[in-house]
Amino acid sequence: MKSSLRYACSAALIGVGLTAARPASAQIGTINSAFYHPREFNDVPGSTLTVVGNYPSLISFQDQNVSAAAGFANRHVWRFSSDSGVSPYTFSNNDFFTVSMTVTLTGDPASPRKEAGFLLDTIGGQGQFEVNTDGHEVVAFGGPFPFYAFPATFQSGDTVTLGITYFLDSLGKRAVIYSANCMHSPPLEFSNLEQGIIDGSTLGGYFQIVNAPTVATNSGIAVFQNIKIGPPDQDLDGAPDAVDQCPETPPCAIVDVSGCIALGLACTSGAECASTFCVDGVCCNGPCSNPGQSCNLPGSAGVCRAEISGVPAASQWGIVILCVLLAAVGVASLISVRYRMRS
Ligand SMILES: [Ca+2]
Ligand SMILES: [Ca+2]
Repeated sequence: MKSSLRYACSAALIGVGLTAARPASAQIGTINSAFYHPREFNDVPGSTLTVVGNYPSLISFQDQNVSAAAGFANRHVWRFSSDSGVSPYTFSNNDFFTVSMTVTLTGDPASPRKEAGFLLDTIGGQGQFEVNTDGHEVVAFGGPFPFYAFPATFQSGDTVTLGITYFLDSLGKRAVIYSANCMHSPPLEFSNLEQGIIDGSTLGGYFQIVNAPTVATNSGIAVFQNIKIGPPDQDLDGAPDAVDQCPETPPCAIVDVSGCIALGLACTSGAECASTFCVDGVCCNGPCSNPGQSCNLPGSAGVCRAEISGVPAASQWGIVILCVLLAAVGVASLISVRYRMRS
């Protein structure tokens, strides 16, 4: 259910217990909303906070004038919910999923730190996958999360799509793949005691702004858009693993409903293509392996054609037509020679 919520100034929205039990039947597919917990850290209660809650299309936290003589930071959190936002959804060790959202984080000024991203709360600590405005990091760490830092920088005002896939790998181990725009981490196995996400964990997004005692106008905003959570999709192409016939398509590949790349679009191996053939850098309608054939001629990418004539390669009708034309030319030449001899 979509709802629009606005809280001004120091609105106190105290959440129903974070550890509220979910119904035994609840599963990832029942998530339908967000639970909001602004001011989870509230070291600067006099700031001006504006919350927009329109799950799953847009959630934002804007915190202005975060400046007090003492105190560390303000933190505002939303969490996935399966009961229309009354309480957070609690994940179990075997709740496998892919989650993604687009984060736009702006700090004014960029320092002290403003950070935003995913927050996994668990009895084993807090896992974060976040971007920040001063360290310029795109990094996952904390709690049960395996550490990973992307070889990318983040600047205040940037927009980045973050994703997490929690799944069982081929060895039966619980593992995670992080994604940031069109970059993916390798699969990283969990090494905590529980070998994965701990029963009772909650997951969502957060914005944290560090107090700036000497900057009265210290402000920031985090906008979370296009929030999605569903079954595991390791190559993050929108086709869940269970139906993906090409489970290792490259990041940001454009795929069909089967998770495979269509004819004529870029590929690096046949396993990425619905046709199973990757020729001349594109998915091809056949092996296209004969000399003089190409699958990436201008205007006919994805269709195997002869490079010189441009007519479909190995076409029986093409060969027949060519023979007829050659025969016609031969006959005409013969007639021409005889005519000249007579004259
Ligand atoms: Ca997929
Ligand atoms: Ca795929």
